[in-house]
Amino acid sequence: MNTPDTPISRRHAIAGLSALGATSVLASTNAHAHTNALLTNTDLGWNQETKQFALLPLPYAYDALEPVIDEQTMRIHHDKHHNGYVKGVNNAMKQLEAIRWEQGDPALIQHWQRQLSFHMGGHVNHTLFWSGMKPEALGGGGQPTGNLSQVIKRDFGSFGKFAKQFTLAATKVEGSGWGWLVYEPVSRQLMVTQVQNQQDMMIAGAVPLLGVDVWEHAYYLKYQNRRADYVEAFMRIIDWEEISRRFEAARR
Ligand code: MN3
Repeated sequence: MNTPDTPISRRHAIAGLSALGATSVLASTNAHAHTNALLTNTDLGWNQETKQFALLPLPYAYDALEPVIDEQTMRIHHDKHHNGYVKGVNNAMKQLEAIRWEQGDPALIQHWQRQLSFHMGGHVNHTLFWSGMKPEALGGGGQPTGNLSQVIKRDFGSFGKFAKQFTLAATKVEGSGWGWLVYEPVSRQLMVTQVQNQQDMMIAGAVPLLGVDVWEHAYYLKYQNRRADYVEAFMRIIDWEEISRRFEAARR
């Protein structure tokens, strides 16, 4: 599933995503344009002929992240919720295409643009979320090494200070959303951000590296209202090798 990030696969990803209507994607959901550097069309299940996304299987078994994330939560989260975003983005693209061909209601363009932004956010966020985790027993958690480790120290003071800010931001998201570690390419620094829903409050131009889903569907079966406990436990299953790979791709 992790296709080597070659220039060719990146070109295909950009070509695939531009089929969405480059203007709308770039304008309304800055996060997505930049994930082209991180995800390929293959990672997102994009089919150039049907111009539709598909839900790909998880990169591990449903119970692989036990006990941090339980099997039932993973099944429902991936098979139902993530699948809903895939269906939603496909439908929004179809509706916008119909409006372009004067077969849809132009009064609904704002509605379908919003749907496109929300569901594409959901598809990209979840794709990055699944591949950003691995079982504790296989080396998940701990701390990053190399360049990413040094830049975290430079920008946050220490790994501990980063972890404190990341978990606090994620825990304090108002309603449904995400906590993200992002790379801001203009100031060339790492930042922590909160995202509401799937896309709101993303920092313009920033590249998402590490995200924790704090929608209730991500943790409620096991943790109920204890979101802080879930976010704390999430730190034990981060795949820092994968996050480092994204960091190197983002700052190239
Ligand atoms: Mn989710």
